[in-house]
Amino acid sequence: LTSELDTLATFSDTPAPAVTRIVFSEADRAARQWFKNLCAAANLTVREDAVGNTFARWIGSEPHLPAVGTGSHIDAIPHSGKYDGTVGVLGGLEAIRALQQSGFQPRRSIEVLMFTAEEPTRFGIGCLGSRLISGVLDAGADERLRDKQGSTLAQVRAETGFTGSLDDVRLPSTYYDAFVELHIEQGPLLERDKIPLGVVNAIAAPASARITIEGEGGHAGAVLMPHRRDAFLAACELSLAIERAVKSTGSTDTVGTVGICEVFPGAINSIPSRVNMTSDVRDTDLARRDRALLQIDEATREIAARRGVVITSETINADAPCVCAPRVVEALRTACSPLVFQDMVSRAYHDSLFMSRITQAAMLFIPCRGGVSHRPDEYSSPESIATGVAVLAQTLKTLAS
Ligand code: HGY
Ligand code: MN
Ligand code: MN
Repeated sequence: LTSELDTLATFSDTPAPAVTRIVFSEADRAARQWFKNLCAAANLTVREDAVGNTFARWIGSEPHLPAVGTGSHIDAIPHSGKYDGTVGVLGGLEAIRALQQSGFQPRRSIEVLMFTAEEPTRFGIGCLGSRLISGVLDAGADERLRDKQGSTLAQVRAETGFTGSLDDVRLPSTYYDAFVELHIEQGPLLERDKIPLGVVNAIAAPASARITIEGEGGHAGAVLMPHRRDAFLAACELSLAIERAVKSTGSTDTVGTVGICEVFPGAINSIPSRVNMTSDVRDTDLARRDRALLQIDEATREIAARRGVVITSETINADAPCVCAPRVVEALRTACSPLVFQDMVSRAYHDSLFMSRITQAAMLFIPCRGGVSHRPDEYSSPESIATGVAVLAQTLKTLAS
């Protein structure tokens, strides 16, 4: 499994140790083919849906029963690491291989999934594949979603060989009996407390928006300050207003990030006429998150009026949080013992957030060094990964029996 994780990391558009694997890029397509070959070598039945979600099934003795699913993603944001998502995909495959070698025969089929585009990098929205599977996103996304080159999802997936209808991606709630995702924590708590396993019983609610600020450009020397409508300074105020809104909810569970800020025309001696930026606001509590969003809306109107700029904010997503299924959480807790584990909240979103819309879902975390993720120095030890896979295998065995 360690060598497979190392091999998967070589499918990248940036040199090691950084990993960049954008959905449907050459690197992603090669990685997908490599993964499908691994699944075929484990005698799993492999299929891909119209958006490239990949399903590798170990057929159980009662194949008509709703299956047990596991899995995650292999797409990676630019200049990131090699464990985010991949531990859940290759670890899910390894758990199946371990169960096969143990002589176990599942009643329910066990299926490892590789979801398309968990990361929002190319089409601006995260969990694209699992949103379509769960019906949270409709087939209209095919023409609505575009990448930075202006290509629609329909065009890009057709170029990649996925020509079916997005309507066929949706799965009924009878398709799976349970779903479990193994993932690195992407936070510092497990390592800090020297706890090898985290059982996730809730996933925070993500909301993101695309914000455009239209001001007035001009000569950086000739235009005096009272006459300026500087789009970038408005963006600065709005960014600080987002920080103020999330810090004032009374809980540290509310977080806010401005991850993208493009300034136009981007010349040293030209007043910024336009800014394209993004906001990402999350909380484990929906009402508290939405109060922060309202506060941000008020600040947006006040800044626009006072600075004479036009600010438009387009919501990309505003999802509800999820409480993980008690039955699956219990199966994970039982499989963890006698090892110590900690009940946790996931502050990152994951495909499990959307799988929980169509089946009983929960997640298992393993520690990552320094809590670091979405960076080239992201790391989880072979021992941590092996412990997570062993507990995942035991959980799948319980759920598939
Ligand atoms: O942003 C997230 O929470 C996930 O890592 N895509
Ligand atoms: Mn990620
Ligand atoms: Mn991830």
